[in-house]
Amino acid sequence: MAELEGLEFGKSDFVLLDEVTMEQFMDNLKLRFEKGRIYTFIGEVVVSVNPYKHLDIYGKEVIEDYRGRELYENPPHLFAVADAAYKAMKRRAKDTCIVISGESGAGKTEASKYIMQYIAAITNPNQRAEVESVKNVLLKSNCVLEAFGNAKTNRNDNSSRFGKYMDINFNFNGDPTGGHINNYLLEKVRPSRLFLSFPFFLSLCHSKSSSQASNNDSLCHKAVMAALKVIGFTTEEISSIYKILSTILHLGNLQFTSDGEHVVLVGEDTVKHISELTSTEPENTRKALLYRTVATGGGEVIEKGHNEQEASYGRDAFAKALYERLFAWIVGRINSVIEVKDYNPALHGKNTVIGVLDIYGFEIFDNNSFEQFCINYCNEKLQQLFIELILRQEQDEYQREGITWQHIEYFNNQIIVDLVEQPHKGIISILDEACLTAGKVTDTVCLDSMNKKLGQHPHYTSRKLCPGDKTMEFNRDFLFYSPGFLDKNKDPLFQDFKRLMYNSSDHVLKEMWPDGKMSITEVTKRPLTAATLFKNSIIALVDKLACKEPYYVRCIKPNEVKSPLLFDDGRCQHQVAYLGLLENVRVRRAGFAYRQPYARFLQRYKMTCEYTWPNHLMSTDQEAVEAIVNQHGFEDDVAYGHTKLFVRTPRTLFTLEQERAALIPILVLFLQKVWRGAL
Ligand code: AD9
Ligand code: MG
Repeated sequence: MAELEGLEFGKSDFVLLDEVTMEQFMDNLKLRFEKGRIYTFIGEVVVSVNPYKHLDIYGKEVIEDYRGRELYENPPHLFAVADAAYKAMKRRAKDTCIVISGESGAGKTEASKYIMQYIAAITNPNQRAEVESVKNVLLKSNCVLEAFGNAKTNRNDNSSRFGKYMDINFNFNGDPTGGHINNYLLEKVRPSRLFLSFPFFLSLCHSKSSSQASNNDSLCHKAVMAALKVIGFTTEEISSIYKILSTILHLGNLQFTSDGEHVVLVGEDTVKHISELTSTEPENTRKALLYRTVATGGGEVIEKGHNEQEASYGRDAFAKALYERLFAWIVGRINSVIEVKDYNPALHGKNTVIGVLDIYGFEIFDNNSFEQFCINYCNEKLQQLFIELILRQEQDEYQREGITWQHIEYFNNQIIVDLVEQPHKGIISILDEACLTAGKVTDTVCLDSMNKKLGQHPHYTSRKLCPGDKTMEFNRDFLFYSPGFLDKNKDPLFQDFKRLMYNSSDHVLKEMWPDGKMSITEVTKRPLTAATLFKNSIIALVDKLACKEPYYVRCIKPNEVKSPLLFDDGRCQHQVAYLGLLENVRVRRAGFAYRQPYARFLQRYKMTCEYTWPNHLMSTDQEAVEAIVNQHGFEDDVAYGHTKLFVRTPRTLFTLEQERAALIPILVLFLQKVWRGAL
């Protein structure tokens, strides 16, 4: 419990609510938001509401306030969680992770950046050059990834279209030695949207005609260039990156038409530019855009001309794949720089890790497609892990402290996770089956089959969910369906494009397309579908998180209009429900709402008891705490652990707090008199 805030700011820890009801939760959240208190604890979890305005709460002095302090010594803050994760890692050599979740625009990426800045600020006090350089690269990597992976959406001007998990490695001194980034499902948008929405693409265009460049664009452009250089991208690599981005822009302009018999390109110039930019033969580029190589049943390889629709489809898939592979390559390249090298545990002590996860939260739009399906599935998995770990943590602590564990009722979303990922029966299996079936299985046919197989499932509905839909609030029904679902799952890219890129004389580009080496007869084996690949990566992520000590930041977006003044009750309540925050408070309060080491409890409340003030004469702090508890008649409301006092109801603590608050002025007066020699 944060103790330095007055009650006029509401309760700084939701476990101290009089009753755990949605109404009380929301009242407290709203009051705190309106008072500029955007952070609130649930035990060790921080709930954050996006302030949509600059707050002066991240500066050097604030960092110093939180550095090395216990969680409940300061008001709730991201820094409190970052410090707790760091302390656990340093003092107890534990791998920890900070999971940041919430919907688009809720403030996850900003939170992850403040957390990284905090960790950078409190480490390497001796300013050792090699550690500073690692820190610099870790911080700069954000700028590069955002430039390439963030887009302007109607929900967030700087929306991350990829999930990011970053491990930061530390040596036994607690200084960063390196890291590793995993990215998840970069959303593949249409090339035309790439062009419109990605700031880096815009600044690329503007840099060509500097008269149009806005200050912001050129600043963004300069910052990205500087960051690329700090990380260690070579001039050749940066040049290849630019060429690939230009290729994507040119592909966006490429049109096809028909001469009655064949598909033809409108404007051969564009093809010329593309082949120059990709260091390929113009004739091969032209061919890849207009034909595909297929293997016939008899093992013969033939060239088949596209129709107009296939050609456009191929072009778009190619542009998207270029973008996706470029991004993956950039992540890999950053990883090669920050990877911990030559670490010898015998010499350097145990290498520990803090993982930071910034991943897209639940998304529900008017039209929900494959990306929303994956994102929401991922969030169900994380929610499941959250419940499991929080419960496990509580259980572990009770066990450590020798206190009897009580069973808690909570909603276990395993049923929803199963609905999605169960072999043979789950949504992903049914989708994959449809994608692998020869012939034309359309979205509608697949949906029919899904309705038949899953229609009875309590969490399945094929109804389109809209934000205004009441049932959405407490129901996590799955299946967000819009046309194109199957295509996105199959994610086919003609082998001809892969081969074209593999044969490029641009080494950087070639490196991104190793699978272009295969001939058409080798690639007839079906690759894993996008959903299955995503599922596998999320399962691996969850495994990675599950073996670490978790810390949580739960972000809430106060309104849809990016206003610092508006707290939209309905929207916020919906997020609180989706994030399972009431459940979290219940778990935390089940049994005991509050716990504190004996010495600390004594320090704070000893003035409320005649046997402990100013000093106690008992043999242990625990006995002194018992004296305080007994004097107030709280015996039935507490349990004594090996090192901590556990308090069941928040009211007990309020009584003590009130008494303490009333006594402080009297004591101050008393002490002043003593100093002045009046007594
Ligand atoms: V998405 O899922 O990537 O679309 P995020 O990452 O949850 O989303 P982000 O961190 O990008 O949201 O925050 C959105 C915007 O809210 C930022 O660009 C800021 O303008 C604003 N924001 C978020 N957090 C803070 C904050 N702590 N202080 C001030 C903030 N502004
Ligand atoms: Mg983000």
